[in-house]
Amino acid sequence: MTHGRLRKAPENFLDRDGVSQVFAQARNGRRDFLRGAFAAAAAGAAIPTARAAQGDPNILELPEHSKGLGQAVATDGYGKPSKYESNVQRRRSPGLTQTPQASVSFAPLQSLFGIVTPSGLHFERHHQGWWDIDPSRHRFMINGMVKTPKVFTMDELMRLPAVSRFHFIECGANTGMEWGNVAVPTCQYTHGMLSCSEFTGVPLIRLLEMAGADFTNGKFVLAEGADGSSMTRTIPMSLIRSGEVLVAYGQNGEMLRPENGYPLRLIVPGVQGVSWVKYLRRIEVGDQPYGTKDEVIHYVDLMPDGLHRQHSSIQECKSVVTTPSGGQALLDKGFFSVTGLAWSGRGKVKRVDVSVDGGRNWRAARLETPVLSKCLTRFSCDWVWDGKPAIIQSRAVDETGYVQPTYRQLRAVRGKGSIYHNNAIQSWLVEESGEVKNVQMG
Ligand SMILES: Nc1nc2c(c(=O)[nH]1)N[C@H]1C(S)=C(S)[C@@H](COP(=O)(O)O)O[C@H]1N2
Ligand SMILES: [Mo]
Repeated sequence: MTHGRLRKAPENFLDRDGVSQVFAQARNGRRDFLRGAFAAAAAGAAIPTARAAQGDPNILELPEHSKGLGQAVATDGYGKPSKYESNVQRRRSPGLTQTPQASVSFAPLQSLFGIVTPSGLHFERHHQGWWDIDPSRHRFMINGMVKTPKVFTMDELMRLPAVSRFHFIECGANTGMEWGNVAVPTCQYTHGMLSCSEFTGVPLIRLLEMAGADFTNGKFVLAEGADGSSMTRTIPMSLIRSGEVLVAYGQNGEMLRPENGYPLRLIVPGVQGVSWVKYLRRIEVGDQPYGTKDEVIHYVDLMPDGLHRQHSSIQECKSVVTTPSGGQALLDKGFFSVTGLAWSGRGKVKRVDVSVDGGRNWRAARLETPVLSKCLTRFSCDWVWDGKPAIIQSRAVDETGYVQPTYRQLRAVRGKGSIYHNNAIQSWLVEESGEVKNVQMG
């Protein structure tokens, strides 16, 4: 039960009134304000405690659900989570963007198990709002350096042999607010522009072959979305030839959700989210990078020498502890399973180390199966909390041998001017009171 109570704290906290002020001020670096917010988080933990007492197994009277008739099958033709889980929600950060259409919602990583993100909790990033596009009218075109330009209907695409694969998608801006200092209190907001699904679709290479693409001179493709944001990204042909890039219509066993690009999106494993073009309507084959607004102006990294680094598309190895994490409260000393997620845009996660003393000592965590390439990997590590302050961190290593950097190591290379591509080690401070806070270590 302790684990269950622990997990409830952040949602109760986030449900509170005035949360917009918490985040607005937190972004301005008002750490003293956060302290008040965390007291609220601890208070929130009292609610499930009361609920647990009501369910005392020593009470002899049988509950209603053991005596009466339950509900009929298919009462909800499409099932929903228990009403007791209604505080597990994706959330936006009020004031982060000027409009709620060109905005972000963050996945509640602290409430999820395993590696798959339920589709209704998948993070969202739209540059100009989402649409529910009629699949019978949607068309997908392949043109440019091809022998026979092609236009596919959804029915035509869905007749072709498909593959299903698990992959993570992470927005390049994930953890971006933390570059300066501690910006937001929970892992939902620090790392929640991250999700993982089983995607189903046709390898793009097969469709390019059908169109007779010029693979000698055609070194790049342009992917274009059908929404108003003119979302266009260049994808190198080398990635497509690996067979990993999919033109996908399936997500977690059903059609894509409208927010995630229904009826068709590009899956570009390991590459930052912006290249996973939603509402995909066109692929053009070309002989050089297209240099579109979403790759030369946006998603670039300002380096210490004052130049912009473009095309930093691969998401480097990264990890985060999701329990215990910011906003949660440990209710007592004793055993806890420290658990979190690790991922790499370059392949499989090889190892995750966990520290509970701010990086002085590290222990190898257990990697839970499956461990898949360019996919989230769940890790866990036993911990007996002695009730003293502790700083919990995780450090992932991928199969290329790359080690997730500290903030000091990352800033030494990247300087302080970046917004995107922050993969530094995250630290959570457990205070004597049991409250968990977001802190930054060098
Ligand atoms: N057509 C289109 N594709 C898009 C976007 C968009 O606004 N329009 N946003 C991109 C960005 S920046 C990201 S991080 C991912 C987010 O995917 P999701 O909303 O399914 O999480 O989609 C990408 N593809
Ligand atoms: Mo993004």
